[in-house]
Amino acid sequence: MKRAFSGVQPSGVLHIGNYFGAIRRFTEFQDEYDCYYCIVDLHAITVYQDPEELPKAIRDTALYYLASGLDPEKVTMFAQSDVPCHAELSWMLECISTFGELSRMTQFKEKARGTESFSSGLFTYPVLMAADILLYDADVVPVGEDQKQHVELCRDIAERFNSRYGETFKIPEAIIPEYGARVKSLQDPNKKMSKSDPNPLSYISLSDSKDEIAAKVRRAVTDSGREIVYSPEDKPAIANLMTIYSLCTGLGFPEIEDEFAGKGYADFKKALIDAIIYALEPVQQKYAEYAESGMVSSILRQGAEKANQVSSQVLRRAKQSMGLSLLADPTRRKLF
Ligand code: ATP
Ligand code: LTN
Repeated sequence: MKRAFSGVQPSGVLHIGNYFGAIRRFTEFQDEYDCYYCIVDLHAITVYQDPEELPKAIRDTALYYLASGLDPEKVTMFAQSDVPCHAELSWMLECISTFGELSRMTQFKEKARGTESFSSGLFTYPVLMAADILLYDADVVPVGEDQKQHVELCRDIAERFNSRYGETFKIPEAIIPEYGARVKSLQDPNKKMSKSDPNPLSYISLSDSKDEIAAKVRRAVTDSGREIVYSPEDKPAIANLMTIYSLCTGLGFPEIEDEFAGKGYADFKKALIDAIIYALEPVQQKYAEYAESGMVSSILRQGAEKANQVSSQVLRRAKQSMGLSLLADPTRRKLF
């Protein structure tokens, strides 16, 4: 069976961009791939996380994995910091990645803009992500558009490692959805919807109540004119709202244009509110059921056990290739 790997940071409330761009799609792989879905808490601490809140956010992310339809019998879900191989391989890969290539990462440039007091971890963040993926011999990595550059870097690092030290890592491929790969902020359609946006009006969180959803959609920015037409260049705000409507209903853009021909933004927003509420309702309901069941800690414990088994074998292989750890290689043990 081919393998899929992906991760989500427990760094705040999950939003519909995370859901449509990543988590909902994770479920599409679970029948045909051996899936590893990680809660990447070591990535989250590249910026300060309140130690009281972080464990809650880890649990919450796991609950949304389950609520979105991931079956713990089929997929391995775990917290990154429960599997020490990630940090260890990350260091080894840092030693073959360059300052230049990490400096070119768009996410880093955006997050570090205007300051030099960012953590070194924020800079080496994509190398830890490469380690995550390579440790599981992943074939595919389902992610949103913003992570494409990081998966490409992962491929470069793996190819460099293989050519320097011999075939060790499988080269993974990013799988980006056609639509929903980049849901934009409701307040600024030039920016992606983001958990770390200080303005909660910019995103719809998976835990938002019906009233909050309605209020946020009503206050979402629109473009000039009044027609509902899909034109990302001329009408980026409406194109974004239409994308969300399409993700919630499964309708294509021409069908949406037909549905709202002759109607204005107010009618469209009303329908959008209903569509988002309808799409999130089952997720919110399942979230509450799983939270009540208390199953999540044992699911994460079992996931970490399996992830430790798989990743420690790949780490051993990488150490052997690099000439590290005498215990990893019986032929070298004889040297002593
Ligand atoms: P932050 O913006 O605070 O860095 P985030 O909202 O991007 O966080 P992540 O945990 O970094 O969330 O991302 C988890 C997954 O969700 C990734 O696969 C990412 O590509 C996807 N994703 C994040 N934001 C969006 C978005 N606006 N549209 C579509 N997919 C997204
Ligand atoms: N950087 C990713 C989260 C992430 C990830 C991964 C995604 C960390 N490790 C490995 C896919 C594969 C993000 O979404 N911000």
